[in-house]
Amino acid sequence: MSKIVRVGVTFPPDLLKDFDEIINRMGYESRSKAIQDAVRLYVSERKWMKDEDANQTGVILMVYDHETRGLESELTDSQHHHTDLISSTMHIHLGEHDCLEVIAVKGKGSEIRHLSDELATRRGVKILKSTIVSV
Ligand code: NI
Repeated sequence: MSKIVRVGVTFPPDLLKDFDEIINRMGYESRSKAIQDAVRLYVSERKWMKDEDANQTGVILMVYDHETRGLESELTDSQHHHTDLISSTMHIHLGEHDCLEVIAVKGKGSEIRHLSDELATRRGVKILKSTIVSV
């Protein structure tokens, strides 16, 4: 049996409530197992990031709150710094606060990862999903 490591994590209450509702409906008996599975999925979806020298292509899908101070101009700056990577961007105004942006990318894995990380870690970015494939 491999060693288990205990970590402490903080959650916004709404996020934890949604998570618990979903895992209860699915029949998970422990929150730890559900969180392990969620983290495993997160890691597997980002395996492409390790293949840094290969040519990759795909889309970055991002939901963010456009009212977060300074966020829109930071996101635009990031995209202007990577015009060589970005083929196209689609912006959809979802509601009062949220925007959806779909960014089509093509280039070296390392550069796509850099852009994806730069966007994902901004305050106000709620969801960032990348679907990237090697070509
Ligand atoms: Ni918008």
